[in-house]
Amino acid sequence: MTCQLYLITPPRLEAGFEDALAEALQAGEVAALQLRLKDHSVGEIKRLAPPLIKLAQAQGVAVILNDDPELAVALGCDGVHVGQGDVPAKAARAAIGPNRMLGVTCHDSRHLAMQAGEAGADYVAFGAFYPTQTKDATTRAEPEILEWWSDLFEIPCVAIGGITVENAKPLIEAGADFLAVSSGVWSHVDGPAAAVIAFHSLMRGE
Ligand code: 3NM
Repeated sequence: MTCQLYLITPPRLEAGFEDALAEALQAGEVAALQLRLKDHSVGEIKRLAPPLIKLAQAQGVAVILNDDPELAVALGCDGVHVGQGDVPAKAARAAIGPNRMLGVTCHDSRHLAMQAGEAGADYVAFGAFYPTQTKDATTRAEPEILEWWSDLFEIPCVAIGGITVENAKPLIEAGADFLAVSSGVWSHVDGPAAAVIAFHSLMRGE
């Protein structure tokens, strides 16, 4: 499987984010968008998310809400992403039903990833591969974990944490099915569209 791009929203949406998202999605194929609005209340998320969901889904982009399976269903998202400290994977699966996607943060742990697979995860996420300002990431993953996982299991693996156009190549080569990126796209010096284009050329092996 060719590596694909998985965008993550900034924790707090600034004015104009919808335009930045539209620009990014028009620049090249994006497989998924995670609404990770950690610095907003549930009330704000209910107000802010619908136009973003509509925009993404209209372009065939799967929208995954972070943390909250019930809210993911209520908002009409395509799936939910849970961490180890959130709702357990099995409970999340029960809440979203069989047809929505379930992603699980597995840090740098092979054991957690196998557990997530058994609990019905549609993807497992490893990280953080590089230093990041976006999350207080307590674990550091090495590219070998992607290689190990993709050699053994069919379930796709997502690489996350501090990924930029400059440092993504070893993760693609190690077998990441998805690169999950936040600041590497939204804070790219030439703007989000340029970042998406550059990620695509890396994924094509250029
Ligand atoms: N999870 P950026 S790192 C959401 O290690 C998230 O599990 C991580 O944003 C993990 O691309 C991270 O800006 C932040 O580093 C991703």
